[in-house]
Amino acid sequence: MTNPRLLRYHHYVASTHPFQTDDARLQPIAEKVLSGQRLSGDDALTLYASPDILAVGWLANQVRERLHGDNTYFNVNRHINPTNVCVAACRLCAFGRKKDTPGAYTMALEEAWQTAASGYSEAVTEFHIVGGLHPDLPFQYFLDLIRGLKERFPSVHLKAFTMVEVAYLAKRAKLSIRETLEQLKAAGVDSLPGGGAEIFADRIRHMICDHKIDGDQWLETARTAHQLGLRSNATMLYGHIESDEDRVDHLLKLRALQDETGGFQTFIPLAFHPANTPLEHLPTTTGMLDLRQIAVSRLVLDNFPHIKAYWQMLTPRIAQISLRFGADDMDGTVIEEKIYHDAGATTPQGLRRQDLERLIREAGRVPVERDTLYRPVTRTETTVTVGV
Ligand code: V47
Repeated sequence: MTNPRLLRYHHYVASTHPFQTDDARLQPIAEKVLSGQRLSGDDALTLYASPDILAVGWLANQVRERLHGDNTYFNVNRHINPTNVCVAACRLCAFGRKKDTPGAYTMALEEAWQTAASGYSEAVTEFHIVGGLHPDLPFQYFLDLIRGLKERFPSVHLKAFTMVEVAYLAKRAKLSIRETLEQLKAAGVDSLPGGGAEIFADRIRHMICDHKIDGDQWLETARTAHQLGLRSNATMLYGHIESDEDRVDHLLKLRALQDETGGFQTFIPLAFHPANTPLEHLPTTTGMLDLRQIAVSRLVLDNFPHIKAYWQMLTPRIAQISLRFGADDMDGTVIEEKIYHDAGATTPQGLRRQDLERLIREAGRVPVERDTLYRPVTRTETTVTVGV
């Protein structure tokens, strides 16, 4: 998809437009970025501390354009959250409910399959399926859910269950992580979403999501998935009680695992939404932090193909600007988002394909509809073709 002439042009621009900044500490970092060298943890801390956000964004944009030119990816997807019942009670979360409390729900299988088909007339290419850690639902429910979706929607990619859910299902079914993933894959799971990573540093993790698997277990589950040929995404929740050092530690751990497996497709920085959570007293993130986080992610995660500006969380406005700060992907139509909306998000619950295309074009980029594995999708009025 990337036009080689466009890439040569971008290299030309980068080499003829000297990097400019008021912050001298960015000069050696710019030299590394422009010559394709890896950044260190200290470099990342400098990027977080620099007041020259435009210079940081300019550098991230160089990397983004080197990798993708103007291409900006999105997909036509639907979220399905089969249950919000959760044993974990994470302080970061407004979505989970204890069993039998007001607002708790669990979809019967038939209901989940019907949800998959509802709400949007355009053919979706991906179901994004995540939910709470339900204490009673057997592993078989999840296998049947996936098998039933595959039978009914054979051409739709099933991106299902965070590393946290996989580890919980394994514990409940008394299986190893590998066996659990093998059975999910055999049932029809095609890849895994990036959620549940939060912040790996123990000190913070204990305070925001004490009952989840720890950072090492999250990474080990991702490693096993990649070894089985399942691609996954990775996330980081920022803008709560973590420090710059905690964020850098998180990014470096992901980069090291990616060196080993190459199984991550996309990194998604997730801005914390405090409303309706036990951390409601914390302020929301600012536009500056959101843009900086996108840029630092692009610069540090040199081995991740994609950086996603998840518009549901960033707002379409900030997500659009972030396409010039390092992001090359906007996620998708989503149709029915619950996790952020329970935490006070005021964005729409879904966008149409044409809305996403307009946001991307107005940012001066080229919209490319992709499937979950980043193969281009072409549509006529009656057919959807992947990978031409
Ligand atoms: O793991 C929960 C986060 C994640 C809140 O892989 C919150 O393509 C902010 O992972 N404020 C789930 N964040 C969402 C997620 C995701 C979304 C889009 C695409 C992909 C992908 C993955 O949402 C959770 C948690 O980190 N979260 N509550 C909150 N109050």
